[in-house]
Amino acid sequence: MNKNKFYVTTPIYYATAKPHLGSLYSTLLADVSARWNRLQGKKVFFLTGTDEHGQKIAQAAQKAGLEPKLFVDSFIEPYRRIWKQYHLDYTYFIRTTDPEHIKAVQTWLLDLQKKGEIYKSNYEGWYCTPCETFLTDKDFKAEGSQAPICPSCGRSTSFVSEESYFFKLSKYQDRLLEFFKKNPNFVVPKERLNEVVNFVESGLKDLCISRTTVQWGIKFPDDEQHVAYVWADALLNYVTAIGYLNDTKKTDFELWWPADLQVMGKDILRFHAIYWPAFLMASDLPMPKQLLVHGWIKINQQKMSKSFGNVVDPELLYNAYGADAVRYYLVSQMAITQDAEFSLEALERHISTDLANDLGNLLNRMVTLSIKNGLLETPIISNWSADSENLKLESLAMIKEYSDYMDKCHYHMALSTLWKFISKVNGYFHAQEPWKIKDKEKFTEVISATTHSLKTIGILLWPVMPTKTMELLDSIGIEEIIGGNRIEKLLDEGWNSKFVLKQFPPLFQKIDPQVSAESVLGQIKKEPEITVPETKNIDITDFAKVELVVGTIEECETVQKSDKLLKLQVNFGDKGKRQILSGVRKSFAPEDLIGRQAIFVYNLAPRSMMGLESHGMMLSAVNAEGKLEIIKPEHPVINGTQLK
Ligand code: ME8
Repeated sequence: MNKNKFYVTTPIYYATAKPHLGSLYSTLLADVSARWNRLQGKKVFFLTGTDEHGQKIAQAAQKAGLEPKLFVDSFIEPYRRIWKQYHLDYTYFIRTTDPEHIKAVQTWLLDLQKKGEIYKSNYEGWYCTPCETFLTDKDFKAEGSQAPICPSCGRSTSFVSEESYFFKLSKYQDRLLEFFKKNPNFVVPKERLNEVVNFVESGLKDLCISRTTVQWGIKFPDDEQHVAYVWADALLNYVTAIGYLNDTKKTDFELWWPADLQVMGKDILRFHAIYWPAFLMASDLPMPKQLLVHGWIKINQQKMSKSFGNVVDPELLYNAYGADAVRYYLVSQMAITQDAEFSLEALERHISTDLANDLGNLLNRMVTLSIKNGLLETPIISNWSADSENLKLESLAMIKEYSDYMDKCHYHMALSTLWKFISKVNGYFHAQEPWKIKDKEKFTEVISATTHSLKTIGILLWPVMPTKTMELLDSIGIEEIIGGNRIEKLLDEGWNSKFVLKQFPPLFQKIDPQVSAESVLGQIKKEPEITVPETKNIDITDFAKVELVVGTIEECETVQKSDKLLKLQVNFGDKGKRQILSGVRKSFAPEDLIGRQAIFVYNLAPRSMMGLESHGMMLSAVNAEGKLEIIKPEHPVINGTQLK
């Protein structure tokens, strides 16, 4: 196994809106882990992307009046733009509508079928569309005929009854429990594994992995009525992105799989800790090494979520505070073990104290003082004072403790350790009072010890604040930090560097809480996630003005030079026949419509289109696939019947 590689993934986010602070947070944790491993000289693959199939997407697209593919396409640029703003340096962005992914999922389904891992049966039960989840018996208490509430999102579910393929999940119950027992560190934080074990111990049922009442998805290769259940499709992204079942990418796949770290929120733990490992077992693939499962960012005690409409737009924060400050705040203030309340006031306070004061000022004062005293380049120091030696030892101990936390993904603890050290360096600098030192050698030694400390801080902090730390390092003459194992080097090389000092503008500005938080908060509050068009009420007399009449389309032909229009001859019974033009040519051929009943607006004023008269309008609606459906009575009625 190649120990010098690191493969990290994020959840693939539903492409129903631009990213919010929650999606940014998971991607940021993955980026921090990727950079931490790069810093240790590892070759890194960092995967992120979007989940683009399934009922939830189809419904959202329908609501937006767009075809699902056009709908999901519209969010890709915002994802890429915001990830770039925040320096989320991913290797590959997968979309589940990518042809390569679709092909691999279909091959995988065929493989499972051949191996007897899936079978066809009927599914009846409750489904939560926002979570794309089939509720299990354990998820709800049956209360009469009432639809149960989804335990994950708290919303109402709907009853589903359809033919379905089932994956033999129950067969993996013992193997999964065995795996959890042997790998107690599979989930970080450890405690979250308990709930998974309890769930599996209480019995696993086979998992429904196809839908026939949803069309927007990956079709089963030999049974096109069925589309893959969106979670089966989505989970596969972690392997299809690196070349699984793609003959031209075999070596890539062998290099990168298994994943070293899979980052996600606790809402989707069950999918990743039970279904995903079982899929891998059925496919004879190794397990991912670790899942990093974090809590939720909350607003007023409620989970920040697209569907609750309380999301914070990362772009607003980026414009107001810059990427690194927000990165630092999220990583340092959100313990991965817990949910955490997002607060602009806290963000600003930490920018002012931790970043502007503790870190930025230290660098600024040291460089300004040094340059003022004509010391532009510090030499190698051979005799350190006891205080400086002490600081050096503190620095070495801190590097070890920091690394330990970073390796365990306890990033907030790592930062807390680092800030204790920053405070010690500040204490050292103050206690030495270099502005009073007359002895040049002594002065140089204090500046050098402070600079060595800042070098360590800059390198260790790079995974969290990749641009500000490079500015910091640049101002002490370090331009490059990637190459070899930088952490080992920090531990081994000791304090024997020379530094060229350069004055730069302050790394961070203090923020006046009165002025800033309020203006940014105002924008956040003012920006609703979805703008629902206002509905204008009409009264019954307005409605009575519209004559909706049923007719049968007896003839239908295309209209020359129009790629939209079809010309219909419609029989309205006693009311006679009429010519009606309809803009449905992209969805229907003339033969699709001949003989069908439909509903028409009968008293619409005649209109002329492409030189032809139209005396009415056929009613249609966009379905979940973005295709047009002709509206007709459920059972045939007499032509000319008016709707009431
Ligand atoms: O679940 N706090 O996509 P999704 C922290 N497509 N993290 C949050 C968060 C919050 N308030 N809200 C969302 C899906 N997240 C599936 C995943 S993976 C094969 C398929 C983050 O768009 C967190 O990582 O609903 C959570 O698990 C994920 O976004 C859910 O994103």
